[in-house]
Amino acid sequence: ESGYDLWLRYVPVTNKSLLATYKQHTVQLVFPAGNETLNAAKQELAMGMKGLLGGPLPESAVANKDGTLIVGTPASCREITAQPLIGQLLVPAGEEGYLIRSVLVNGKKCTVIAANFNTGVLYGVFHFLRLLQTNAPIARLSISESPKVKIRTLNHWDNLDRTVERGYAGQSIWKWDELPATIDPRYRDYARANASIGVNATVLTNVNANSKILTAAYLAKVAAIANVFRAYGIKVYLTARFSSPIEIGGLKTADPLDPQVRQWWTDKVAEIYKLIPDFGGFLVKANSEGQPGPQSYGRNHADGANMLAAAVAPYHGTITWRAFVYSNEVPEDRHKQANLEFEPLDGKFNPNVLVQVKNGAIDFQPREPFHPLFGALKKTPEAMEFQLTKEYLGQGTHLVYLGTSFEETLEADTYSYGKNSQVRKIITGEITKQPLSEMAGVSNIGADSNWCGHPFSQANWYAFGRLAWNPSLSAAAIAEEWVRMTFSNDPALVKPVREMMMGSREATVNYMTPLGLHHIMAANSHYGPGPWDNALPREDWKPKYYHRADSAGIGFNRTSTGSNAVSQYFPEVRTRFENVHTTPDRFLLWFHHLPWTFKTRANKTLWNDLVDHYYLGVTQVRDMQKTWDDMEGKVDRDRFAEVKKLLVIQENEARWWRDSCLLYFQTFSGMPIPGGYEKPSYTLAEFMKRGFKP
Ligand code: BDP
Repeated sequence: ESGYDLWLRYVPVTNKSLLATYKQHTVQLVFPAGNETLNAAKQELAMGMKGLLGGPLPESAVANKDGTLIVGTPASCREITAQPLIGQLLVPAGEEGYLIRSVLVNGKKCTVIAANFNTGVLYGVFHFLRLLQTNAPIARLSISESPKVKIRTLNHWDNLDRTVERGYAGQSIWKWDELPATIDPRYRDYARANASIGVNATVLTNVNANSKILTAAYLAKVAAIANVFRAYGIKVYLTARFSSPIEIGGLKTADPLDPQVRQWWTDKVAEIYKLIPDFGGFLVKANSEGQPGPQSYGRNHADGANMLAAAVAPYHGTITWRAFVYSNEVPEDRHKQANLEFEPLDGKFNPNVLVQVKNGAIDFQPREPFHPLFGALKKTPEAMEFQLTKEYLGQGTHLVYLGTSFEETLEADTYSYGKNSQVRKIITGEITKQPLSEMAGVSNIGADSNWCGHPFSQANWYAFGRLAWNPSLSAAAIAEEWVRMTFSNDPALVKPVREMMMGSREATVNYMTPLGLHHIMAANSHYGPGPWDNALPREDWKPKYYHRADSAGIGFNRTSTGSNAVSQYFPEVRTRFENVHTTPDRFLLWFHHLPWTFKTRANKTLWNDLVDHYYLGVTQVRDMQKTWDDMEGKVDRDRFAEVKKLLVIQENEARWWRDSCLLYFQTFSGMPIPGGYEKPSYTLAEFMKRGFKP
């Protein structure tokens, strides 16, 4: 298998008795489908049934047999309209939700997949197929689902020349040069995959934006993509380069308060909506890492966001404004930048603006504490930005399941509205009462045949979608679903592979950045280790700025005696991180600069604890290799061999990380690597000279 089919493989159900019950409950189909979304759902159902159960279901106009599957909305299907109970139950399902229920219709035992609107039907069909794919029981169903987050977005960092910033899975899937005339069949498969996990928004272009995307020629291409996605409930968004009025509009300024500039955006937006009536809106990176923005004109982020918000408001569009900003002057601690810029603007944004916050305050590190901006803005909806492409986590080669990382952030308690103010409740609006909500993931998708490069990276796309739909789901349950659908339902595979995934991110943290270390990756590439790297133009891009190792110790003092970044957290969290004895081990060196001889919770010197973590990380990768080797014969040959090969690289690179980081930090600690541990394969000088080749 190439992996192209992702988790939508629809392979035959092999368990005989299960197959028999499934067939008993899917004797015939009542599914009138008169529009493109219902048709898409019906086609998917037919494809799924054929693959899973061996044939499409015969159709019927009425539910006159036990085992009838009834699918639709009250508007599309008479058998649903005739069920007052379904009508009542559907009320809370809202615009995108659905029900799947075992009910008696005309005295016959039927299964109903019902929704208020067509997209909900599509989601319901995917859910029903998932039940069969994961071998779940379907005899007594009483499922009601609706998304907890309104906008569930993939952010593509795709450039118009088809390179992908921080992409490790080939070229961009958007073939701009052949659009709009040629529609790659892949666009539809992309839409199917996203709809299957509830993703309903996609930003096609890089946050480091190119204004060319807003020219008429490119908008026609965007419209062609939007035409494919519409049936699948997916809206298209674009990144807006703030200086577009100058670059493609011929104006002298992009000042957001200039009437001509405002008119230019109003006209541009009208042009877009004429082509794409359901266009979603813009995502903007402004005044960050060299991108233009309102501050270039003495205005603030709210001025910039509101100008665009006013332009899209008549069409119900939204503006997602990124909080990942930091100024050109090197700050004392970059950690504090977003709060410093955005807290004073709270309440100044138009109602259709969301502020999109990365999960942590630095930059998608293997582990970060939650961003202190979550919960700090009380009058502005805050969107979550996760990164699915593993820029700092081994990129295309390391097996790292991010479900656990997403879960860790979503479950973190901000205390912003008292105890139990978890990040997820801020994102969903549950405690903030914000009507708008969004969760975004920086996509890991490219033109590779299996979409994501590493076969296991597909799980991160999958987990993101499932959590955006419902941030309370558990990472373990999601991993299990994915394994069952992607590989097999064989219990001898499901459990070990799920557990391997669940431990994989911790392994990576251990061999890369244990105990709260961060940003010690090689300059620019962010791939291999580079705690010694010095050749960067800015202090806060250098690993040394973050690890601060010296003969006295290691770590970034962010307490009140240091940068005081802890002051941006709510008191309960602040106090916990301020005190080294209440700071969890995983964030020790994130918040404290500690002597090498500091006694850790494990009753070891900090140095020995660090060494143990690095060695443990490598051991964990070797355990993953053993687990995977046992899967031979339980997984198709191609994917088995590919993962096996990648794990060999990962083990090699984990050792490289461990040895070179420890040898480097040893130059400060002057302490030995405890006996009994295998020796590094090179000297530090050799590691530094050889370099780490992706
Ligand atoms: C960093 C990436 C850079 C992105 C930036 C961003 O290294 O390529 O442009 O984040 O999120 O992680 O804007």
